[in-house]
Amino acid sequence: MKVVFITPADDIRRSLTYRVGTFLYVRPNAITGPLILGRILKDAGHQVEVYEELSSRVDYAKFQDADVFCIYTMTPNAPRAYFLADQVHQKTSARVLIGGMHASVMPEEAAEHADQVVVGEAEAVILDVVEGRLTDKIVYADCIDDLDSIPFPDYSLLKTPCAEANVLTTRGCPFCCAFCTTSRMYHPFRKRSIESVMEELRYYKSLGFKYMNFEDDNFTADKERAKEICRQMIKEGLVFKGTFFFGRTDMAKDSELMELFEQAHLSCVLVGIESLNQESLDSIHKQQNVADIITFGKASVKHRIALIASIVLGIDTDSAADIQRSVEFAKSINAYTLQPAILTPYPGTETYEQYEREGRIITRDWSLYDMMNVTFIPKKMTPWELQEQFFIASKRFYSFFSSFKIFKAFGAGSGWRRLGLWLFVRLAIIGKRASARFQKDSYMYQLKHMKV
Ligand code: B12
Ligand code: SF4
Repeated sequence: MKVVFITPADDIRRSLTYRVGTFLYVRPNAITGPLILGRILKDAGHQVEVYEELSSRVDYAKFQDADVFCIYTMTPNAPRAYFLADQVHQKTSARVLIGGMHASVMPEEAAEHADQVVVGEAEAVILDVVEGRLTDKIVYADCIDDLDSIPFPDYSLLKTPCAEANVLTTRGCPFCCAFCTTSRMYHPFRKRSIESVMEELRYYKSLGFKYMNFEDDNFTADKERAKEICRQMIKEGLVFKGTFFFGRTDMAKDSELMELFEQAHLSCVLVGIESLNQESLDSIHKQQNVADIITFGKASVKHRIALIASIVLGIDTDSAADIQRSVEFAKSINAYTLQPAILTPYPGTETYEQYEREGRIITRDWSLYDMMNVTFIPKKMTPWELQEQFFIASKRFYSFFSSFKIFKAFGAGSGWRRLGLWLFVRLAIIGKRASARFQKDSYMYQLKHMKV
């Protein structure tokens, strides 16, 4: 059978401006799920192709001969996924399967657009679903206990550009922050053997990948294991030009770990600072102290690990001043990038349940759930005031003068990129504020004029 996997991207992320921006700023990569499931199907004799709409325009006219369409969903691209599924049904006789993060928490919704929906990690069921042995409308897949039994993602199936390999050495996270989707979807926390991880790294080296990311939701959950992986990477020369990973601030308590990250070129980390207000950190069950954040700030500078500082905007106990304090902190430690994430009540999370109970969810237009739009009624400000805090945070961090600091700390290339971001952020904010004022059918207008 011919099976086509699609990872959709929403309208904004398929726009020309966004494509030019990402072309200049990020290397294209891919979600690993479809590449793993694709390999399972390919090994069973099926013809498989995988496409990422985020990385390039996909020509759907080519797929008239496909037998099965497999569509991945995360919440912000679910509407696009459903649109594509409806188009496939209208224009071809192919079957449509939907899976991934969003479909796993909203299977009935996804089932309105699909022949079958798979809830959870699909490795153990995908072949039976595609070959017609499992026929339930909604198939519930058990999580995979032995992660070493899962085949490596097959990048030869990917027909859209990709410049970096994504590796998951674990699934899930031992913590359970109130807003987090992944620690719930990939539950319980599981680890692969270090030998299996090394084998995968050898494989990517042999394929010629220059960049490799550890996309574990929390690569530093087990620090001794993270150290051992780095030691083996260094010993075997399995070090890449650059490796991005997700970590927690407590990693900085272990100076040997930070040293090994530097040596193994784990050069860029996304860390959830979230807030400098301890009451707020406790309310989201972050299990993180303000002291950890400060120690981490110093250590990331010392070990020259580029930091993507993620802060959450809109926690019930945070005021506007608290939000801007986090921004100033990120600036003071020369964070490479700031990710100001508006708190988003993703379905399936504790935050969603709480806001739903309290009647605080403003919209269920999932395309707005990308952490850049206010989708709920905050406690300490109006929805529009929170949206404005997002603009102010972005503007303060990506200031004209910050480019010079970045130039000094990370070199000319980074300085120029920051300058480009300064311009991009300003233009984007002008556009959003203009639609809030004049464009009556826009979400920004609705937010600005909302009576709460
Ligand atoms: C790598 C990654 C990216 C990359 C690449 C993604 C891409 N090209 O679109 C980049 C950096 C570009 C990215 C961008 C974004 N991302 Co992202 N990303 C991830 C990350 C870290 C890893 C994905 C992965 O490989 N997972 C591991 C594999 C094993 O799991 P999987 O892919 O989900 O596949 C399994 C199942 O889902 C299922 N399955 C998957 N596909 C299919 C298809 C069918 C038919 C079936 C039956 C089953 C099935 O079986 C698979 C095997 O078990 C995840 C976190 C995570 N742990 O998943 C976030 C994550 C998916 N991203 C997220 C978000 C919000 C975004 C952005 C909106 C961020 C932003 N503000 O710009 C954008 C949107 C991009 C888009 N396409 O529209 C959220 C989604 C939250 C949610 N509930 O929807 C996540 C969960 C992270 C988080 N913060 O919680 N992302
Ligand atoms: S530490 Fe990160 S990955 Fe773990 S539960 Fe919290 S937000 Fe999710």
